[in-house]
Amino acid sequence: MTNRTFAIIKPDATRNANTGLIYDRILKANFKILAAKLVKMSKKQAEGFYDIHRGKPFFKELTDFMSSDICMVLALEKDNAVSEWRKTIGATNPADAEAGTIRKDFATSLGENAVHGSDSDENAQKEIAFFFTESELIANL
Ligand code: IDP
Ligand code: MG
Repeated sequence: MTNRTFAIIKPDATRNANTGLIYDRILKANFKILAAKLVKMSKKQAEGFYDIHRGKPFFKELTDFMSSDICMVLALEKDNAVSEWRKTIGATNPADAEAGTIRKDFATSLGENAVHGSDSDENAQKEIAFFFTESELIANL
C-alpha cells in the first residue's frame, strides 16, 4: 500500500476551471491514476472525511467549504506516493508553498487551497476506501 495516495481537487479549483490543469500536473508528475470521479460531498460526508480535524477551530469552515461544490477525488499510484504527492502539492498555506507546486499556482487561500493529499500510508488507505471500492481501482482490473 506504500505506493498509493489519495488526492482531492477541491471546490475552489473546480469552480475556477482548474480541474484539467491540475489533472495534467498529476500525470506530468508520473502518478498513475488508479481511479477518479466527481463528487459533491454532503456536509456529513465532509465531516466524516475530515474526522481527524473535528474540534479544531477551522473544522466548520473546512467542512462547509468541502461540501460547497464539486470535487474530483483520485486514487494515485507511484513509488513513495504519499511523500511524492505532498511534494507536488506544496505547503498547506499557499503563501509558504514552493514555486512550481500545485498550491502555489492554484490555491486561493489557506482554507481554499486547491488540493488535498494524504499525510501517511495508513490515512491514504483509509481515504481511498472512503470513496472507492477496491474493484474500482484500475490496478485490480
Ligand atoms: P493539509 O491539507 O496540508 O494536510 P491539514 O493541516 O491536514 O493540511 O488541514 C486540512 C485542511 O484544512 C487544509 O488543507 C486547509 O484546507 C484547511 N485548514 C488547515 N488549517 C487551516 C486554518 O488555519 N484555517 C482555515 N483552514 C485551514
Ligand atoms: Mg492533512
